[in-house]
Amino acid sequence: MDDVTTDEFLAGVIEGFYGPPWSESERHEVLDWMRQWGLNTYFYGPKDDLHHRIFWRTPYSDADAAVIGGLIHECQQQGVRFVYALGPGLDVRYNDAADREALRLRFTQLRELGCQDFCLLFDDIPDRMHPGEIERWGSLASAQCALTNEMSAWLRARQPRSRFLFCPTPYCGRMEAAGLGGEGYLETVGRELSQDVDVFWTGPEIISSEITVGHIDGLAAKLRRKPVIWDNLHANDYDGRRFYCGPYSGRSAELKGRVKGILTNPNTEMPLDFMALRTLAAFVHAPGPWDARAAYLAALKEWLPEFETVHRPMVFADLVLLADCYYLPHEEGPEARQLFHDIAELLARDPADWGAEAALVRAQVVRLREICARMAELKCRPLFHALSRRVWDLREEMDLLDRYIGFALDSENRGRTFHSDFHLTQTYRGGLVRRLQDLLVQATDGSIRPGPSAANRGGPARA
Ligand code: GDL
Repeated sequence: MDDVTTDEFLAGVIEGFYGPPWSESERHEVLDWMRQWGLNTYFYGPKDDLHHRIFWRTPYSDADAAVIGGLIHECQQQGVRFVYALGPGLDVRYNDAADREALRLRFTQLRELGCQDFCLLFDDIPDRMHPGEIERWGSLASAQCALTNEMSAWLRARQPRSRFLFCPTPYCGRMEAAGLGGEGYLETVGRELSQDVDVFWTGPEIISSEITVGHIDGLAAKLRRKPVIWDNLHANDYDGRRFYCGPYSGRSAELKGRVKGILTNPNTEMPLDFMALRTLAAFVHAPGPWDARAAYLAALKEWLPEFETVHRPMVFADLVLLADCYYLPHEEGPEARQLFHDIAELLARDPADWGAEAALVRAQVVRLREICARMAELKCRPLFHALSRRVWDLREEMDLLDRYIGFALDSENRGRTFHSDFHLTQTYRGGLVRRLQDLLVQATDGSIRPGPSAANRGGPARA
């Protein structure tokens, strides 16, 4: 890893998700974690700070500026690099002098607040330009590079040691393969983007289960520089029912030598980000090969005190089971996997053939239901608030399974149909979204086609 200040390896946090930006006190807590764990970069780019994308031309009000100024000041005190990102790509006119001036004005406002390092983001925007712009620049990549070069040169003339970053419109392998941004987009960036600007990349996918050295080496050759990883492994803004507290994984220790930084864009609910940030920090500082599960268990031990309840203390084994249920986007933790397997095995068999294992499975189901229920007793209320809606769903399913297994275990119920008074249609697994999900169903190979409920027209929400 390089350690010249302007080329320091960036390791830290991106506040870059959709949804409510973090509060001042949440940012304060994140910075506290970062200082303790040795993460050096806080990247500010919450998609739904209206001034970040939609109103990128409008300066912050004094009140909003004071909040960001406070954050910058706190970063400085903690020795954390603060990077301010602006996303003008939704409607910027690459030819327009007034738009360039608006960028300079915003950067000036931030510089006056003490900000040193900046970024222009061109992710999640239409990959089109206006006809006059196409004639002038030839490609979207050229237009974005020219704008970024101009802004980074302007900044460096004032702050020579500033870091400048750029997020391309195709920012993962799948987008590049689909031709997003136009033919040869990344190669153009490699040729035309000033060498002192860093380029973000999320890996083969937006949410990459793995980022291999081979993948990054191929990319670096096109970009003519090492990228900075924008890691969405723990981001959950795309699915409000889930969160991720598994370990930083699917990336080998060698990756660190092939990139100029790794920044993680984690769960929108900050209290759920302990594991994402703790294990990223452990990964960055690990001297040798990376053992993700060992790092997970070590970090979970550190997280355990946050799970103190108003009644008896939470035991470590219970936290492992719960956290394994909300592990990573592409995988459950081993205990959750085992439980699912045991339940599926049991339900696949005729209850008449069930033996002692049915009671064991049921006991595990009840245990998990109780763990979920106990979240309401957490002393740390922000953690409970962040968990509450998510674990509710799991608790409901465990409750239903308990009732069903109990029903099926009773030989008097053979041949009878099971109903639960606590799981009624419409209020349980109800709603338009759920009904829509049944219309177009996705197979495990990713293919999507109309499901059985499409054939009977989905049925009415109300008879
Ligand atoms: C994205 C967005 C990011 C979002 C994430 C997960 C990048 C560069 N941009 O595409 O803001 O949080 O996916 O939904 O990742």
